[in-house]
This record gives sequence, C-alpha cells and structure tokens, in this order.
Amino acid sequence: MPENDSKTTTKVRPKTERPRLHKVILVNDDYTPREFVVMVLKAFFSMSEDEAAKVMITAHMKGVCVVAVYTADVAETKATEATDAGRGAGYPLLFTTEPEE
Ligand code: TYC
Repeated sequence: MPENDSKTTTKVRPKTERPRLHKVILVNDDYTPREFVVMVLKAFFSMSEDEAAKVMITAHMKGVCVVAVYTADVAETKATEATDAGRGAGYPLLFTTEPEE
C-alpha cells in the first residue's frame, strides 16, 4: 500500500525578495563641530567633501538626515562605529538606524 498517494504537490515559487534595507540616520546636536561631522561622514560612509557637507547641514537644520541605506547588520555596524568615533573624541555625535518602509 502506498504511504503517500495523496498526490500532494509543492509549487516552487521563485524567491526574488531582497532583504529589507535599513537607513543610517545622522542626528543633530549642539556640541559636535561641523568639521568633525563632515570628517566622520567622509571616513565611515565614503562621502566626498561636498556630499558630507550637505548631509551635515541638513541634519543641522532639520534635526536629522538620512546618510545611506544598507542591509540591517551593515547599517548597525556603521552607525555604531561612527557614533563611537564621536564618543572617542568627546562629542555626543549620534547615528541611529531604522528599517526602510
Ligand atoms: N549642530 C552642530 C554645530 O552647530 C553641528 C552638527 C551638525 C552636529 C550635524 C551634529 O548631526 C550633526 N556645531
């Protein structure tokens, strides 16, 4: 007697979903020097002087600015390392992450 004669079939669905990306967000504060913020953006996010200056000024004026998007673990690592660079220099510079919608 067949153990499985129910003719169950499994449809193979092409799995093309990409991992959700996470934003790294630069948060403004009143103490970190502008030039230091620009230096960190260039060092940790491979930005040009012009790109870094624009992102810094946007955070300065609006309170926050999206720096870049990465997979979750890369975003988390970069935000932590860039925040630690500020901490190491005695500044309250903060990078956070959040999932993209
Ligand atoms: N607001 C800071 C200042 O006036 C500069 C600054 C900009 C700090 C952006 C943090 O995310 C930041 N010195």
